[in-house]
Amino acid sequence: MSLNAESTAFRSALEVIRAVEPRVADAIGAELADQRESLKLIASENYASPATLLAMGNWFSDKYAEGTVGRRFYAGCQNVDTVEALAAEHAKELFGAAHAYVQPHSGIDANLVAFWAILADRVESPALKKAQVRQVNDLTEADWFALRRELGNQRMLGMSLDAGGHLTHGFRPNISGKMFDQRSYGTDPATGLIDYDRVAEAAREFKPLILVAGYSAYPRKVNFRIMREIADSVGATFMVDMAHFAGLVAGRVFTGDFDPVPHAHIVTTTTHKSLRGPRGGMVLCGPELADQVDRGCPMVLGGPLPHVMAAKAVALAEARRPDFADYAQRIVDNAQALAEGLVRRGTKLVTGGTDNHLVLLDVSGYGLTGRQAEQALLDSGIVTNRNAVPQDPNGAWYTSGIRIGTPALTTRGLGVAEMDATAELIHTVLSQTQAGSNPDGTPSKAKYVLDPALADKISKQASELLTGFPLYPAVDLG
Ligand code: DSN
Repeated sequence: MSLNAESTAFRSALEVIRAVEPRVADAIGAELADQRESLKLIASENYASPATLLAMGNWFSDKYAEGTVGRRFYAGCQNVDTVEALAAEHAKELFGAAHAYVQPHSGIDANLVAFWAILADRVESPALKKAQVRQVNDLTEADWFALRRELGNQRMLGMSLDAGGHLTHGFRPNISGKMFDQRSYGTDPATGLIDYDRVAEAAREFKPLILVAGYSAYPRKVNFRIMREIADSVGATFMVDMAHFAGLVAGRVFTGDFDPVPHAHIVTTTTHKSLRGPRGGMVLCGPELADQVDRGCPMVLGGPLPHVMAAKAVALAEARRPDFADYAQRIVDNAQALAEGLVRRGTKLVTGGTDNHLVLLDVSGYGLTGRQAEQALLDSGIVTNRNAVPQDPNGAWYTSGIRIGTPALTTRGLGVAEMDATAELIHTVLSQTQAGSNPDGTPSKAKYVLDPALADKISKQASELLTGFPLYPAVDLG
């Protein structure tokens, strides 16, 4: 698509929207302006291509398509079949997977599909076989009651939240924590790294049905070969949630023991983080779990979103191009440059650095909580999010950490020189911010003091850093 065509497409779309509800058109335009201005360091965000964005805004949204390609519960799904099959084909080729299910609407949804596929395979199918029936509707009331209890009595072992694991890996505030009896493995307090011997010990003691690997705030690689050996040693199904690092797998930065696809029984991901696609999820697996995974809708998913599957097909096609591997490598080069720049300036990092797209700052050395640091950075035009660090004394709300990541800025074209400049801006803000007090004089975990003139100055510098790297350069909304 020519630059001009992109601009025309977005401008025309906004004109059409403006004619109905101008405030929505204004908000869409304002969002682009905000994104253009801010130094986006949120590790889980990115900028999808214009082709990916445009693939989502059309009449595919109007079509119901429960079922799978060629086996739908609605008539007239031939075009949905085309895009779903294309997305799955691209995903299989890109990741070397035997099967891809591209319907999940999000990472949580992808994980729920995976959990229920594993439960169906490991618990429900044997129960049906034992009762000599084909489906749950044929079970007696007593057998159904027993099966429901059995389904609710399974164990999961995953990475602890404060070590960087994810809420959907069996933690109580999430449905997964209510479904499973969960235990977690942490990281070595001295190094911040996964201690595989401790994981093996926990697996031997707990005997989980599912061993989960994957993270949203662990700045290192995971050895999936070792994790699979641990799972096998206790008869667990090995699941990897690669939502954060799927782009690094796609771009062949994570290979061999660090590529989850050849090692895991089942892999889940989002499509919008380092993979740079539309908001959504996906499940990859071998033939053994494929039929169960394909039952994701209506088991746990609402009707598939054909417009998003079309966009997934576009983004996955983009990720199969050779330049995506270059992009993935630059994400990691940038994260490492950012980490080195921060360490050189005295910032404490969890694990001391990074192997992937994210860096986790322990801001207690600046005398701040994560919440104070996050807000002070935001005042200065730097968008991050607070995150717990291992054994965090400030808990999950205030935290002691700031998580930053490079997928988005790398998409804009920033490189290692700009990462050092970014490290300088972050360090300046954090070192010039003081923790505030409550009205009664006690220390506050939320209040902070930062000179507004300094915040303004840093905001301008952050904005200047971005000037050479325009976002959606072809899109001129006038
Ligand atoms: N929201 C995503 C993240 O920021 O990591 C996943 O929870």
